[in-house]
Amino acid sequence: MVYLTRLLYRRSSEHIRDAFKKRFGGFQDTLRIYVKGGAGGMGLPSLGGQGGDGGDVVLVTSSKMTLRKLQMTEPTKRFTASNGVNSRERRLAGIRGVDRIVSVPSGVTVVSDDGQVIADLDQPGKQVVVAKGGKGGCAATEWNGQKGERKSVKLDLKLIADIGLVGFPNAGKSTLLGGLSRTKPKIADYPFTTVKPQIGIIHYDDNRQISMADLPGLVEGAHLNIGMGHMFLKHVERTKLLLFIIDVHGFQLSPKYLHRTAFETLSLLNRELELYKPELISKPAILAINKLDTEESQEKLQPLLEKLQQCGDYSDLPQDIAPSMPIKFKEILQISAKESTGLEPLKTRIRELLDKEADEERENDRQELLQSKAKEKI
Ligand SMILES: Nc1nc2c(ncn2[C@@H]2O[C@H](COP(=O)(O)OP(=O)(O)OP(=O)(O)O)[C@@H](O)[C@H]2O)c(=O)[nH]1
Ligand SMILES: [Mg+2]
Repeated sequence: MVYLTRLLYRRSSEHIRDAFKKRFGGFQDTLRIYVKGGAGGMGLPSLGGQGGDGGDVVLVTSSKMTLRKLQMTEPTKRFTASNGVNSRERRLAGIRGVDRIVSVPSGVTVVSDDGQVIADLDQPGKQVVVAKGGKGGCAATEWNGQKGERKSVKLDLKLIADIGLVGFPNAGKSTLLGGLSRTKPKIADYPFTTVKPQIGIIHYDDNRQISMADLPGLVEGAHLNIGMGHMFLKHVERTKLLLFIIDVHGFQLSPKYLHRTAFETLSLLNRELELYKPELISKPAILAINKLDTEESQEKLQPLLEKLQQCGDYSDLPQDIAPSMPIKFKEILQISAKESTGLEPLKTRIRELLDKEADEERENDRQELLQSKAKEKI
């Protein structure tokens, strides 16, 4: 039975992916580019003149840039800095080549072809030299200018948001984002309505703002790239808080798939995250049980709450849908995203938890600094 379910999901994965691709259009989160630093200019041996160094290719984050825009502005995806100028009698010190500054979106990780992370441009204004220009010709190089660095790199975009919404399709993620922020995401009663990540801002009365990313729904096998799989899971990596949302009635992709209860969907979400990246399990997490305005929701809620009180005990479930590292939720809240009930306590709790996290981070940094200073003294 378990095998059959897996098989069905695998079969469906291509179909789901094709459907996504057709509608996916606008959002692009990876781009491979070629970068080449400028060559150094020739030196002038007779007068000891040094050639100018080649310019560098520099990636700088910009909040207005997207990978799609970058590709449109430079369809060849080749970025080259200019060469250094040769040393001349009239100008012995050759002029340096001009750097090529390339704007990239914030949140980009720059990865080399052999998988090494060159830079994590995770904040606005961060920059990195990806291809250094060659040295200008001088005595040590027999007056020949050196070639600039050249390579292909992958720009891998991971969204930066304070909170990441995690849930099965149709759980009400977009409805919740719409209820908590001024964003108007597309909402519909069919699965995979959201096909690209969207960020909304939660506003508080004292002007505090917290960003929340709505992501396409996860399905069983997401870590194996089923559905849109890890293409979207990677976007929760940079969030500080995970907000799980489950439909109290559970989920069924279509009549030919198994119906999963709310508890099973939670177990599966937990499992998908741990199989994708175990570190995600230790992130602070809140659980919102949704659709409590609907008929029979109370009957379903009571047994669910009893199970949840057993603190992540998934031992009743078949082994292949139970997680091995159960998430310990900081808070379990009951909501109706559609009717906007329970959203105020949720908003407050989100803020409290993020503040607590920030305090703990500050305290850890302070302790580390003190320890390193104490070591210096020894
Ligand atoms: N009755 C009721 N319906 C809800 C509630 N929240 C969401 N819905 C409905 O559930 C359906 C799915 O809602 P969405 O917000 O699109 O769900 P989603 O999780 O974003 O789904 P995907 O984008 O497909 O992953 C829509 O028909 C919503 O109107 C709720 O609290 N109560
Ligand atoms: Mg949605």
